[in-house]
Amino acid sequence: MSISRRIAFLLRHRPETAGLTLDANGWVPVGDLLAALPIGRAELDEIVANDEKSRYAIERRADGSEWIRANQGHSRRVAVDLGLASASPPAVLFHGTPGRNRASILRDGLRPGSRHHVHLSVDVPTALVVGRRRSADVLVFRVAAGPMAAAGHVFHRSENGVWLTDAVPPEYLLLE
Ligand code: HQG
Repeated sequence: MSISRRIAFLLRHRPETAGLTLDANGWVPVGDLLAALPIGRAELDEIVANDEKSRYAIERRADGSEWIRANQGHSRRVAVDLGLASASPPAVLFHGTPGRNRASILRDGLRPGSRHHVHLSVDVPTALVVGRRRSADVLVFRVAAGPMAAAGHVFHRSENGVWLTDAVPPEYLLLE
């Protein structure tokens, strides 16, 4: 596993495998994370700064302590509340997924799976990249986010620009 994948694994999915405990908002002391990795602080800063999706945030608190967390993507089994304010989404968002999910998504809508939220992309190219992580055969759904919000569905925007919502009912989905 690359160091970057290991950081995501520890901060989003299985912190306990390295003896880490995330606080209620998903933060862990930078020193604790470093103790679980074969890299130093400079290398960690470089990974955080150069991550192509800005997956991680480091914050310095008033007492001088430094903390790191993943901006989104946590497993549901990791009980974190990112404390994201609700936000008004663009009229349309997108979701890329393997073609094999087509019938089930058209029937049930988008479900968060093992994560806290359904993840939505701001444009088709981004949705294609997300879908291609899982299959070369990618479908992109257009999500009527504006009408969903108007009907009371809550959206959040993560620090790194991913739109999050609990679920997308099938009536708000259209195949691109
Ligand atoms: C699918 C990456 C069948 C859904 C990305 C997806 C993203 C259904 C999979 C972030 C379904 C869950 C999240 C239904 C949803 N029937 N399949 N009813 N509803 N699905 O990984 O969106 O690189 O939890 O389409 O960029 O692929 O990790 O979600 O294929 O932002 O930072 O169930 O992960 O970011 O898979 O990806 P995931 P995702 P990182």
